[in-house]
Amino acid sequence: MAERDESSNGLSGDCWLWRCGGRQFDLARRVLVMGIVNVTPDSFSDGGRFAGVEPAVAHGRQLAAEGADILDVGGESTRPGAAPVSVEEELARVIPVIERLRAAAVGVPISIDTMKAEVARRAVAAGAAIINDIAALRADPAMAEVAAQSGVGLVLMHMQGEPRTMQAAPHYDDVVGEIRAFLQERLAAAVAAGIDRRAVVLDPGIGFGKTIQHNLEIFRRMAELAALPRPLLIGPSRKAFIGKLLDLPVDQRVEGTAAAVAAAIAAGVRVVRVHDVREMTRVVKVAAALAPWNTGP
Ligand code: HH2
Repeated sequence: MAERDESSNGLSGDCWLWRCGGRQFDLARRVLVMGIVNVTPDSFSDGGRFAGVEPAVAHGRQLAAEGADILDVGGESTRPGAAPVSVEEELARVIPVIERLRAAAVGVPISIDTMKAEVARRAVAAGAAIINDIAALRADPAMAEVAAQSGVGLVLMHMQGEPRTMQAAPHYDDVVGEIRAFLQERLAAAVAAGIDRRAVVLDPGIGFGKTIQHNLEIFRRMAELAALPRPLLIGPSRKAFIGKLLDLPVDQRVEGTAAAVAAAIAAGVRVVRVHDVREMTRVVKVAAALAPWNTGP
């Protein structure tokens, strides 16, 4: 593929291709909406409203109809203080949902939000095209091999600490510099483990071992992160920093999420993980059309 400079951050050519198993996305001029399908009784944002298989499948189908480019299915809440879930329990939650969504032929690629290699392996066997690993291959030594052998897409996210304790006292000397270094190191580790670099997207991990101030600084300096050699994904949806800025509960953060999504896209982010797919697909269309990196018609 010819080298071409398509963005203010100088990434070019293959850097914008995201390989996810049999398919690939060209993110040079495109932003993807990843819709959240939580199959958890204790998610911070939707309080387990979609906990059973049936409600989760119905929710996934609805998000697909609303324009989601990817459905991210998760069976373990990462809410600060959330209790860990066993492999068996997580499998029982997510595999039937993935199978049913595949059978329903919604046609939308499915991502599995897990830190466990066995869950990822079974999810891929059931048809998942992406592994969303918030531990960036650090929680389970077998995860890298599952990703390498399957060739599916892989999200590597930054997190300081672990979900149970991460919000206790997050500290950085330079939050953006440290996230950059971490994501670079994790990308190198993934490639060293045999993972195609074109399968990887990087995520600074909003709310994962970060204070409100850290999250704000990540947004203000997002362009520095967008200069990393792989596309960025961001998950600001309904999160606490929006609640703090607006002094509003979790069910009233859609406009705040829209602002965060628009700001992230202006700075170069290419995938947004959100709950409110109908609203955010509209925000994404406009924000991507206005973005400084968009050189298209
Ligand atoms: N945030 C959450 C979960 N998974 N994955 C990535 N890559 N990036 C994120 O920012 C991210 C994520 C937390 O949000 P949610 O799924 O709504 O809540 P819970 O973990 O309580 O299910």
